[in-house]
Amino acid sequence: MGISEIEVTRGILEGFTRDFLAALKSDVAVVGGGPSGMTCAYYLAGEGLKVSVFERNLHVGGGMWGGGMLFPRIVIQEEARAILDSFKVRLEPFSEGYYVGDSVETVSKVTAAAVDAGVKIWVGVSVEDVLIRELEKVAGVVLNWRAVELAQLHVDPLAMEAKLVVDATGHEADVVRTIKRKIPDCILNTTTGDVLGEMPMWAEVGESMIVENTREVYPNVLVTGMAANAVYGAPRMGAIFGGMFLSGKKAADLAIEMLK
Ligand code: 48H
Repeated sequence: MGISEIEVTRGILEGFTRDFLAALKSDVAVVGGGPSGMTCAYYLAGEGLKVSVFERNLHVGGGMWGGGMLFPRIVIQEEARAILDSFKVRLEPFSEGYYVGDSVETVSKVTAAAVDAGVKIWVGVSVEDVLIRELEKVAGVVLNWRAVELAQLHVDPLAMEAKLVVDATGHEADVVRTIKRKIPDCILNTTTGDVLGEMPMWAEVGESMIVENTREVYPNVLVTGMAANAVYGAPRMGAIFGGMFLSGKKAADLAIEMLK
């Protein structure tokens, strides 16, 4: 029994188109599929919300695959253990209140849990802009293929509506920086109204501030993970990842509250 090439093509296009059309109006668009974005998406989908993750790479996991300096291990503190336990990630205690886990196992299990919870993941897709309404609130995301972006082709983007957008783009805080660049007069919910920028490494402070910095930074835009510290001028923390999971969960909790 064989299948024709056009039948394969039809299967791919129909499946993709059905899911893409269904995602055109989502509850939450999560930009970035690193640990904070995937955790946030997982908890949102668990509440029955319609969630899309847009990831410009061909894979999710962000900066977690390579652990610390390519040693594929991550460090997790006690406060984040319950979240990792819910993903069934195995952790080994190594220092009081701290655990070490396999970064590849963690990416895989978080991704599987998010997909099982109903999260739609779109890889190879860059968020290049946001949809704006009344010049004061964000209403969705503007999308293009990463390949188009890399080739610098002049191809107009498409768009998706979302009630909330979560900037989980890591060190770049790409969504928030794009808003500030496109609307220079806008005032972000920071001390100066601008992006404050990431500070040098100070693990303890970086980790404690990341949860506090997880909040709505612009109407309908929440910031999570490393992007939160980049926006609010807090330090980086190296290969301690507990804060990414705690921040992702807090972003989801805030979003759930806002959508009620
Ligand atoms: C689509 C985009 C876009 C875009 C970026 O970097 P990440 O892993 O982010 P977090 O915050 O979940 O985790 C941070 C962690 O990995 C890390 O870097 C740590 C702990 N660093 C500490 C230190 O001291 O260095 O993931 C962000 C993802 C990536 O996969 C990007 O490709 C993606 O977002 N992304 N996707 N459209 N415009 N911009």
